[in-house]
Amino acid sequence: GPHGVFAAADLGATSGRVMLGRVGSGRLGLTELHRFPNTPVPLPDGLRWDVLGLFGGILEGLRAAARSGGVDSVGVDSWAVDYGLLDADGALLGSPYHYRDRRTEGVAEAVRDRLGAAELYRVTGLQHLPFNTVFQLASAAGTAQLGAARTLLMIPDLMVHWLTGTVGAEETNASTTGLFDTRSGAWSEELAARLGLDPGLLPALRSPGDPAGGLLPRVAEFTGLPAGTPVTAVASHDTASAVVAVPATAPGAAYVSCGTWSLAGLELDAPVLTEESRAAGFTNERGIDGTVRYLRNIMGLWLLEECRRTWTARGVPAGLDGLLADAARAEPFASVVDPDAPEFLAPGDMPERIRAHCRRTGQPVPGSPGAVVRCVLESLALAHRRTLRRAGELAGREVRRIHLVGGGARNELLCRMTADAAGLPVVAGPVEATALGNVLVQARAAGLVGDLASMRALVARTQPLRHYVPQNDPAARAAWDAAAARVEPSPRNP
Ligand code: LRH
Repeated sequence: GPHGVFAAADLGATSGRVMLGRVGSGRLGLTELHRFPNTPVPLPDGLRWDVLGLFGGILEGLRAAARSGGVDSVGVDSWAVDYGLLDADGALLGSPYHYRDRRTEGVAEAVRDRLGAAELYRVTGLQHLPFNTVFQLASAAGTAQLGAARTLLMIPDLMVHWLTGTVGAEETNASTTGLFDTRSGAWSEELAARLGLDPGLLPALRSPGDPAGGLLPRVAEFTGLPAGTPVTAVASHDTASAVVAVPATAPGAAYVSCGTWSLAGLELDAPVLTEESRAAGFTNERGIDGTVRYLRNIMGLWLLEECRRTWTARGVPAGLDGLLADAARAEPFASVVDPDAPEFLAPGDMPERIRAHCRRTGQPVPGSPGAVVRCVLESLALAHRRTLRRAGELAGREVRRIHLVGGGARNELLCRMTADAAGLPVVAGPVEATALGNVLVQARAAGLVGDLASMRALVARTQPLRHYVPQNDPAARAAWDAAAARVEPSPRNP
């Protein structure tokens, strides 16, 4: 059979893809087998993910993998926090909610206050985000659905369940739920109990690299891959997979995993659980090999994507290249926003929300799409600067270089602005960090690559990277400093 060939299914908030990774001595290559849209569905009682469509897309991708000669194993990652519930027969109860659904509004704050923000942080180490799994479950309290639920599966674990019939909870993604004890690396049954949740809902944990079963006969029949083809637990939280593939080879590295979200932070050996860190909104998610992803969620390119969706719906030209060219010519620092303002979270008319934010903060209101995009990109660059500086202070680390990975690495304007805003060099790429991290963890389980440092060295040697040097000119530096001072820290963004 094949050797050193792995299928990585990566589900993102706007699209899913199945990639074929080839790993050999000194080699790491990736090709796309199948890409499919991920379009949320607004049901009358909330915004849902089309998980059957996503599973169908994965099967289609695996069918292409079979045609290309087969694979050694399969791994699945996706966005975090969302889940499906299975009943006593193992059937999925309804369609999983989208984390941008508004049903947790108010509930999250109430639960946090009831359990105590400081206590929650000491146990879970998580940034308070209204959509953390724990708050979604609290919103479902008393529903027939939750009453009938026997098993909770995070989205990638649900896909693995449908591929293999096995049940498990991969730990990098479990660490985003708000029910995981970051100190012990186990589910917090105590927290579950205090929330009135049956701890039996939470499956046994798996670590990245653990076997997760083999393809079911029915899957084999549909895809053409042999039944029993191994499925490997990867770092199933997409951000954790992306961090695996950050091509950092020297100390002083920070990262921004930049796509729909900007996840900006540091890799640490131990969590930072201080009150200061909690107040600054930093999270301690689990990485592979016991590492901690010490980072903060920044609203990210969602702002731009949602603007483009709004313009397209109105017949306003919203091609990315054109918008970025217009933004590059637009007036610098006309207005800057806090990208993490809560009004930007839910889907909607983003250009108008940005204009309203500028109006409210007494700044010029951006008119043209180019001006709006300029405002979004400068605001994100400033958020990257602010977050990485604060991460360095709170963790007692010096940040000397920023690795910007994910789709955002294609956005030259954003990369350049991030370098200039932070006054640090930016290494951009790989764009497909998440899929590469997924492949590398499978390759390691197969004995083909070594430790984290050697995986990163392999990425650095084999993947195209772009280097951005910050402008040295004092006037340019001063302009970014002045812009930074204009963004008022919000309670969520101190
Ligand atoms: C990025 C991501 C992020 C989570 C969010 C829900 O795709 O996984 O790390 O906070 O989606």
